[in-house]
Amino acid sequence: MTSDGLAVRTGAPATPPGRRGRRHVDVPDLVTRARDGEPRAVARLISLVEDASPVLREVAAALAPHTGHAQVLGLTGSPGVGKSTTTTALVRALRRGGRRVGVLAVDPSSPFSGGALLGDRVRMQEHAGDRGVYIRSMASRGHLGGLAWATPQAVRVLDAAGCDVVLVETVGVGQSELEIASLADTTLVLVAPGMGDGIQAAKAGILEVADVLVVNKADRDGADQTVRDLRYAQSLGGRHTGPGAWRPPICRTVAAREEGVDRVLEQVEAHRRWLEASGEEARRRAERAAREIEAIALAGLRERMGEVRGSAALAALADAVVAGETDPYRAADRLLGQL
Ligand SMILES: Nc1nc2c(ncn2[C@@H]2O[C@H](COP(=O)(O)OP(=O)(O)OP(=O)(O)O)[C@@H](O)[C@H]2O)c(=O)[nH]1
Ligand SMILES: [Mg+2]
Repeated sequence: MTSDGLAVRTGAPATPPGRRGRRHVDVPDLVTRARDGEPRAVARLISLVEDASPVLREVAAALAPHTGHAQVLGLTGSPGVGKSTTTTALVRALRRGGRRVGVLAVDPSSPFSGGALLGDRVRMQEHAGDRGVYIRSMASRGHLGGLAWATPQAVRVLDAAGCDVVLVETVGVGQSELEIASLADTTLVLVAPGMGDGIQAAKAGILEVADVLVVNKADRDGADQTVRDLRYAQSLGGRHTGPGAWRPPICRTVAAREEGVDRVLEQVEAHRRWLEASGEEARRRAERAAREIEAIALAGLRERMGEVRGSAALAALADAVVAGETDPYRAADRLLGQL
C-alpha cells in the first residue's frame, strides 16, 4: 500500500449509466492503481459496478485474489436515528486506531445517487483531507438485480483496495436491512428513544438481524425505557437464545458528541472474535458468496429473458398455448430450457 492511501470521494459522478461503459477500460491497470489506493481508480471501479459495466467480469477476476481481508460492518436503522452521525464517529475512532476505512452509504429507495445523500456528504466532508478514508454514496440506479447485486461487488472493490473495515450504511426500510445483514460480518442496528423504536424494531424483526444494538441519542429522555424495551424483546427469544449463541449487547451512544462509540467498537471486536471462534464467520462468508452468485445469475437470467421477449421462439410458444396445444407451464419449461 502506498503512502498516499485512499481518499474521500463522496457521491457518484453525474455521468449517465452506460456512457462510461463504452469508453475503453484498462482493467489490469485500474485494479493495480486501486490496490495502490489511488482514489480515482477506486471510484472508477465502483462506478463500473453501479453501471453494471460489461467489463465487470474481468474486474471481478482481477480483484478476487486480493479480497477477504476487510471486516464488513453493516449499519442500519430508521430514518433520522443517527446512522450517518454514528458512521462519522466510527470512522474517526477507527482512524485513530490506524485502520483504513471504506464507507458505502447505500440508498435503497433512490434510483440515483446524485443528491439523495447530500446531507451525508456534507457531514462527511470533514474526512476530506484524510487519505485513509474512502466514502461513497451508492444507489441502485434501477439496474437489474438492484442493491443485492451491486453492494457486495462494491465491498469487494474497497476490500481489494486495502480497507481494513468497510462500513455499509443503509436506511432500514423494507428489505434493505435484511440485505445489509446478509452482507455484513457484523450488523449494528440503531434505535433512538422516543421513536417507539425498541418495540417497533422488535415488531419489524430488526432485532433478528442485529449483532450489536445501539441506542443512540442517549442524551434524550426515554433512553432507559428504550434499553428496557430492547432487553424485554430479546428475552422473548429468537436466533440469539441457543447455547453458545451470540447475545447482542445493547450500547448507548450520543453519536453527535462521539460518546459511547469506543464501546461500540469494543463490542464489534468481541463479535468478531466470537465469529471466528464459533465458525460462524466462515459460514456467513460462504452464505454471502452464495447470495452473490445467486444475484449475478438471476441478473443474467433476467437479461436473457429480456432478449427472449418479442422473440420468434416466445411467439411460437404463445401461439401453441393459445391453440391449446400446450399449457403455459410446459411452455415456460421449454423457454427456460432454451435459456
Ligand atoms: N440529540 C442527539 N441528536 C443526534 C445524535 N446523533 C445524531 N443526532 C441528530 O439526529 C439527526 C439525524 O442524524 P443522521 O446521522 O443524519 O441520521 P441518519 O440515520 O443518517 O438519517 P437518514 O440518513 O436520513 O436516515 C441530526 O440532526 C443529528 O445531528 C445524538 O446522539 N443525540
Ligand atoms: Mg444518513
